[in-house]
Amino acid sequence: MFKKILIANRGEIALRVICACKELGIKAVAVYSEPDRNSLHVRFADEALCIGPARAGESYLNIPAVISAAEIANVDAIHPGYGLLSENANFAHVCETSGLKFIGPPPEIIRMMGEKDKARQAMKRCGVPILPGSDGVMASEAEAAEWAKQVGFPVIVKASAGGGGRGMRVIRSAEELPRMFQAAHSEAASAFGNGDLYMEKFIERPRHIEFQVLADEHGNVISLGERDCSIQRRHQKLIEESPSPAVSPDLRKKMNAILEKTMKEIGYVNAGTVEFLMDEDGSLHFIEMNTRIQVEHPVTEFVTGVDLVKSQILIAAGAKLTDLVHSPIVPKGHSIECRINAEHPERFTPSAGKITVFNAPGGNGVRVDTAQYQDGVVPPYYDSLIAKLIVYGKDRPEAIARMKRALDMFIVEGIHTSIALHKRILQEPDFEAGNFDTKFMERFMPQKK
Ligand code: MV4
Repeated sequence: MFKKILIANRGEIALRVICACKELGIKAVAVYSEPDRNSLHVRFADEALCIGPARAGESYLNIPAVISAAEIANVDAIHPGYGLLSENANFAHVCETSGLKFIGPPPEIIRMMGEKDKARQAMKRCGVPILPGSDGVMASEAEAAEWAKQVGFPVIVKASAGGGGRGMRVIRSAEELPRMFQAAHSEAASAFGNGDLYMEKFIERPRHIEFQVLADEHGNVISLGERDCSIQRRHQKLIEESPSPAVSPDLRKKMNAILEKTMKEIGYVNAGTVEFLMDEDGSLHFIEMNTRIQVEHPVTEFVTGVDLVKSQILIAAGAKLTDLVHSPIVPKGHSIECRINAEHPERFTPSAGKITVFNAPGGNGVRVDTAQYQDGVVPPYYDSLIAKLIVYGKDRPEAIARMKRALDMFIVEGIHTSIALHKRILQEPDFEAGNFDTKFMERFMPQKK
């Protein structure tokens, strides 16, 4: 077992990993940038090293600085959290060549899943349903026109190196294809240094549904069911829940089985998330795979009883999945997460500053993952997520009622937050009915541009 782990992250996820280390009897080492000196991840770690100035590129994303800290602290392993270096195949490779265990999949798997067209082809070969579209990347605009004819409009072109919505264009007719293809190509080339594009049939009002998987280094895989992440705006998720109101026990069982077989074939290791779009008739189509722990992992922890971060660490230390989780997993009850962001309620712009009042709710079935506290400061340099409010209930109505009362008891003053927005969403009849898709926020709160 590891004696000491370095956490290459900040904020609530750094604290979440520290919690797992403490419970496993492993020493935790924090790294921090200058403005994060008074952060709770620094306070609760056993050791902490400053790795650079505010700019993430010079601190949290600075690979030599992170590796040096790991060597100075003499750690056995590095947990990357989410974002930052978590899906950087080069970083995972440098860790391994420096004798540091990277807590995540092998670098080759991270690299393959990062090339979205390759991930799509790999899933297709394994029998995971994908959308009609191009076989890999398209060499030219002419090839795109041929595929579009075959697939039928509307289509969407996506950057192979993309994700999060950049380098994507919806194309509704042959006439607009040349312009849209070139726009997506240029955007991808400048954003990712790689202009490669692939094509899919466009789904107008999809639900975003993702499956959580865990795999050990001995070829054992378990799929832990799904999360519904359809409530989002501008590619930022706002609310996630598990199970999805749109997934039947039969569909869940079928998808879990397909994913367990597929992850074995691919040689996947550690925690991962397989993303799908659900179309109007309730079928799921693979879109991409994330090779990290995700922000919304707690909803899966609540309904499965599995500690995903502890599992990640134990798997990296060579544990067998059969010793960690009971199989098969059937979700029990219902869990919802609201992401509390430091942002202006209408403009959705970040709101940095000092938190003058901070009261986090508690009580039965309530979990708050945060690194914030009264008199704490939200720096303007990083992600605006300041807390995750996660509730558990015996069923969806109980979880919603619990979330409403917990939001009422969550007091943050001194900065703007998304708490009021969440209260409004939870009042919506379509949310209450589980009747929503990724266009819900556009309909509910049309945005002035
Ligand atoms: C799509 C789609 C419709 N059809 N692909 C957006 C981010 C990227 N990860 C995939 N995305 C989409 N891909 C096809 N074939 C619609 C979206 C999409 C979306 C997906 C999930 C959650 C929110 C979204 C918001 C806008 C568009």
